[in-house]
Amino acid sequence: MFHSKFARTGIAAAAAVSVLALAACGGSGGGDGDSDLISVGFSQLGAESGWRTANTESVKASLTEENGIALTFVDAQQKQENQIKALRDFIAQDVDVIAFSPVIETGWDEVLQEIKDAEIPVVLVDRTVDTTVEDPFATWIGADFRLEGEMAGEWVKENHPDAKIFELQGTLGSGAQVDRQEGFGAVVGAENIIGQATGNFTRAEGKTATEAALQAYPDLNLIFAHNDDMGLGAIEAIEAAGKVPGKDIILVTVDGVRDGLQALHDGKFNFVVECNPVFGDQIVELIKKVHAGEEVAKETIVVDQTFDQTITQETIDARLF
Ligand code: GYE
Repeated sequence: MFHSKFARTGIAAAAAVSVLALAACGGSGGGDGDSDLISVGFSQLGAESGWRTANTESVKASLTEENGIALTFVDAQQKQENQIKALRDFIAQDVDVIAFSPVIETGWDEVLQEIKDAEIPVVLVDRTVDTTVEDPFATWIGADFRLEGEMAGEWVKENHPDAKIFELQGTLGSGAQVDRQEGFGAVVGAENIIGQATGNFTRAEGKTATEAALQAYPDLNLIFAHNDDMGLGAIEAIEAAGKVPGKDIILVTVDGVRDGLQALHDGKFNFVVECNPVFGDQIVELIKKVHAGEEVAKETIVVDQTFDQTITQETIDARLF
């Protein structure tokens, strides 16, 4: 085959591929050493949350020409079909490496097979895939979502064992939703969760889902939101209903973006499990290794911590996201 995975790692082949990729995406080229750049197509799933914005900033700050990368970045606006189209465009451009953060877990079989046939290595970022394609990616970097759900559950079990829980789920079918729900439910017990609805990881949908939940389950007194943004939307709905967030209704969230931690400091959130989005530098390292044909770990887990209301303003101000 013309483009073998191994030929790609040869200097001459790599140079030829980069020049082609630059020409294909209309890159300005011309700069010294452009031919050494690794062309990367990055399909981001959207801009739905503070976490995502911080993740995108980190990716763009790290995947730079100074760091040896020619980046084509495409935002799919939380639509899988947009993402599939972007991935096919990357194949057509013949990029050196494809990186992407899949909006949901399933539905990738065909395009992953196409990428595999084109012998373009995949660095899977943040969320996970569920596919029948064998060896669909070279490496994955992201958080342990199940553990995040468990950590949220442990705090609830210890501090509010009798709570009537409403679960504000992330985008249904996404790795972050599926695993957080599983981890949380395993710890708190399904019988304590009186209702569930998705807020699609956004503030606006978190608000409307909470409005409906407050009507449907008048005795709910704890919300586990799969991210801060939905929790912030829930605060608005709770206050509009004349209740006090953090007191009448306990709020537990995941992410730990600045707005979320501020709500925790202000007493409106009660417990936050971190999910750190700032790992662009690690993505670069993985891309370089994968491109060079070096061995890489199948998984890189970004480590998280937890916060309660004892968090200080200094801690919040010092955060990167
Ligand atoms: O928690 C949420 C975002 O996949 C870890 O996606 C990510 C999640 C994150 O929308 O805020």
